[in-house]
Amino acid sequence: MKLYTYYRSSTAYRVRIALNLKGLAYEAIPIHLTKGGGGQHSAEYRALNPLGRVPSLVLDSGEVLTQSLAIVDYLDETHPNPALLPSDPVQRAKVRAFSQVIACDIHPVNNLITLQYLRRVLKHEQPEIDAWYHHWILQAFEALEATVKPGPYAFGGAVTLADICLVPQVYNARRLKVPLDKFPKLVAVDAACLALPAFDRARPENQPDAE
Ligand SMILES: N[C@@H](CCC(=O)N[C@@H](CS)C(=O)NCC(=O)O)C(=O)O
Repeated sequence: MKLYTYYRSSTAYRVRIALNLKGLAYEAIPIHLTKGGGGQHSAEYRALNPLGRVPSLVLDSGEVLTQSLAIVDYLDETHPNPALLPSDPVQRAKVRAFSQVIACDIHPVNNLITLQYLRRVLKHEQPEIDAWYHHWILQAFEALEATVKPGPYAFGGAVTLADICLVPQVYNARRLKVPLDKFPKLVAVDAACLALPAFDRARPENQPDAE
């Protein structure tokens, strides 16, 4: 399999963690999101991923999968061990809800292309853009902190999709200097996950394209 990835992309980070948890080998193909205007906008890359985003996963059959959560679902369905969702339907819905706060409520409003639009088209200054970014993370992290019960992972003693979404988002929050002191449970879950080799190998700083 080939994973089109960028070391700092939180969505590619989710897929790297899932591939590692499942013990699946892949070839990483870096797409630089800013250099030269962004490799994600090239015609060659858009032929794979018409939205111009990472990640994309090219299967051995040549099929191209996009959208990190759809890719993680595919990996979980085709390689069921270890399972990334609990077997109990209520718990499964809770894990999905936690994950979707990150994937649907935080990520789109703080994505590179959104921040670039604020700066380039709406002409906001960097401090306003930083305030925007912090606002959406803090609001959602408060909700997630209220939900999570470190055990030591977000939903007990087994890693789930919730952890796969949380760790990259905490990385992003730290990179953008969002204070995390009000979120001790999220920070504890992050630390427990990063102690696992599958998460550690997926870290941005451990990628071949890390700068
Ligand atoms: N919902 C998509 C989002 C993908 C996405 O937006 N990825 C970001 C990197 S984290 C990206 O490629 N951004 C490119 C840009 O903003 O131009 C997914 O989960 O895969």
